[in-house]
Amino acid sequence: MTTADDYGKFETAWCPGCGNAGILKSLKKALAEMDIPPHKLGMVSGIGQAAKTPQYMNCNMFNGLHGRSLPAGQGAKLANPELTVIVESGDGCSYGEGGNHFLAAVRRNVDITLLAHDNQIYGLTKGQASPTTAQGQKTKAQPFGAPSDPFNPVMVATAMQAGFVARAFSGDMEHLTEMIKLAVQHKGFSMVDILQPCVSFNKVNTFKWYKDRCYRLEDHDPTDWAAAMEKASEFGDSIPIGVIWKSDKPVFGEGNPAMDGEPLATRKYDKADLEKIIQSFA
Ligand SMILES: Cc1ncc(C[n+]2csc(CCOP(=O)(O)OP(=O)(O)O)c2C)c(N)n1
Ligand code: SF4
Repeated sequence: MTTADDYGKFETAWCPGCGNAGILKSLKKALAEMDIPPHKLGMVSGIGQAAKTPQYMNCNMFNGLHGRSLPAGQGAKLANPELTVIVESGDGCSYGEGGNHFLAAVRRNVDITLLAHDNQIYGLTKGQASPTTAQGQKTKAQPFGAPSDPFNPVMVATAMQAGFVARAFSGDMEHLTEMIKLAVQHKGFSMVDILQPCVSFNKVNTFKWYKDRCYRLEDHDPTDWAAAMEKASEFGDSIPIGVIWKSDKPVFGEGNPAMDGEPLATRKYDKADLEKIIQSFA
């Protein structure tokens, strides 16, 4: 029986009051409730405040380049299908630097989960506009307002008929825990766009701003694509949180002859051959 404490308790470098704390807590609770032990979890991240999340957990992890966590996560899952793979990433990391990887992951549908901590700002680099910052919002780097239209990741993923698309709010941890569980349990690519206040650099999208707008979805059929598109596009005075869209489309790897046989993770290898390959790079 796995408990949240199995994932450890670490001092974080996040600012007091940062929305990332609620996500970390909800994630550990969700993993414990699904009884996924640390050695069966693979966390992958890039660069940013959100991307530090796996560093505050006892588990397998890979930390790579900014925006490049989705390809690494997909590789880990294909090499070891026994692993539950969760990619932890910021809105800049997933939708800016890693934007094309996001589109490719939606299309490919490998069985992994993306938890996008969406604080609508670049937190680690101290407050530049991110792809989800509202057009016209003033930031430290854009004193006259962010010039571009914001990217709506939920709408894009729904439009592309991704496997599983949900939105959550780090200030509603009970609901967020449920969304993480549903996303991880979904077979195929799943994503939860998590609204996460950055108390230091985003003075507009505060806890109160989200609280006043977020409402839990009820009576919504996430398999009805037209209804899902309507809910996905709602982001402003009211913001629906919950499962927006889901489909049971074929999962990448399953039924693909190239993936038949022993997975890479457990395949036997010749140590002498491996040594030769390593030496060829020396
Ligand atoms: C290719 C590349 N471009 C830019 C940077 C600089 N950089 C590091 S973190 C970051 C922003 C992170 O923002 P986000 O992904 O939204 O995460 P947050 O810190 O807000 O959680 C940037 C631009 C980098 N490390 N690599
Ligand atoms: S800068 Fe923002 S995102 Fe980063 S730890 Fe502080 S509050 Fe959180």
